[in-house]
Amino acid sequence: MTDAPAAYSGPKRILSGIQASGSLHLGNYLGALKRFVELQDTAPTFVFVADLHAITVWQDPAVLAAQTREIAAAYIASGLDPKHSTIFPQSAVREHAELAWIFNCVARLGWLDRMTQFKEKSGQHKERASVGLYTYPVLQAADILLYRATHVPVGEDQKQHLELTRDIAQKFNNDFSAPGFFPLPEPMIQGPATRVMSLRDGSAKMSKSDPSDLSRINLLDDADAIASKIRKARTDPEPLPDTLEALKARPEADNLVGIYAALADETKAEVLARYAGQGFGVFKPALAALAVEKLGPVTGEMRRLMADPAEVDRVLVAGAERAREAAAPILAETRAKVGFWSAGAG
Ligand code: AQP
Repeated sequence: MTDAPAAYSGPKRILSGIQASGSLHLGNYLGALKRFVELQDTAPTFVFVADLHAITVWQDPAVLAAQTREIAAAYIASGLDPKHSTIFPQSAVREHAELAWIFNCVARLGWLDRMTQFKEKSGQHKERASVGLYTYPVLQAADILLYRATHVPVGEDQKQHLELTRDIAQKFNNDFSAPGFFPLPEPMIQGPATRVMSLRDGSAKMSKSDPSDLSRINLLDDADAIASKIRKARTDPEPLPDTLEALKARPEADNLVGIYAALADETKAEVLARYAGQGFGVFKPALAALAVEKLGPVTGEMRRLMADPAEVDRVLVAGAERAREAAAPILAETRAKVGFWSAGAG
């Protein structure tokens, strides 16, 4: 009988990131940003701006750096404390790319062939997609394991990629006879808004790349735009139901109740207890007022920071330095496990 492989026994570390691929929306805020802030006091937290991921689809070089600062501004404006949480641009820590290459040689083609996000994002012409878009989840595994992160707060859409990260960690540990070398990180997909849907279509995810601006609330939208988009959100003519089962059968209503619950830090059941029997003529203005109340301060602080790029750059420079300090020894150990040359070794 063989012993079970040793489990990772290092400290808890939280890590996540958002792509620098356009303006952030309410789905990013509720599914990611707000969660990072809630978790930052529970363990050392690393939050990066994923510019290496962003270039898997075309990004205008004239705006990529500004987009990177904008995401960093959103992190800080949402409440991430740069003294406490390590905030940095992914490309400023070269170790991400080096570990991703090693993991490209650990991951199997069959694993990547199963990734549904690649299928969705590459559309009908996958032969025209970049190789980077295909190997995107391998880079994501490197982002996480480079810091031996144990917990990864993300939206529902990232669940499959997190499973792949665990498979890569497990295979590396087995291949290189290094039980417990990398942790098998846990996705943290919790709360009433892990998958915020489009305001125009309750079956599609709210997304940066949706061509209709009415489909999403952008973090930089002003109060009038927020109210108008919620007023125009697609719904049905029925009043809100009094059970979660009945709500589930009505995707657009379910989405708006989920957004309300997440913004108010309540459960959907608590929201229904207050609004059951009321029509959208009552619920939509209440939701718009709540969204403006909660997002207004974030938007205001983001605008202030975006007008002061030097302040954001100071945070990113300090964060990149701290991230490199954390990453370098883990990459050095990984290189040694793989057997790469270093002077005096082997
Ligand atoms: N609709 C959503 N509901 C809840 N969470 C969401 N996230 C994204 N959309 C929703 C979460 O936000 C984090 C960062 O996402 P990302 O920008 O790195 O990539 P994405 O998931 O591809 O975001 P988009 O808006 O859908 O971008 P495009 O249109 O470029 O594909 C992740 O934690 C994600 O789960």
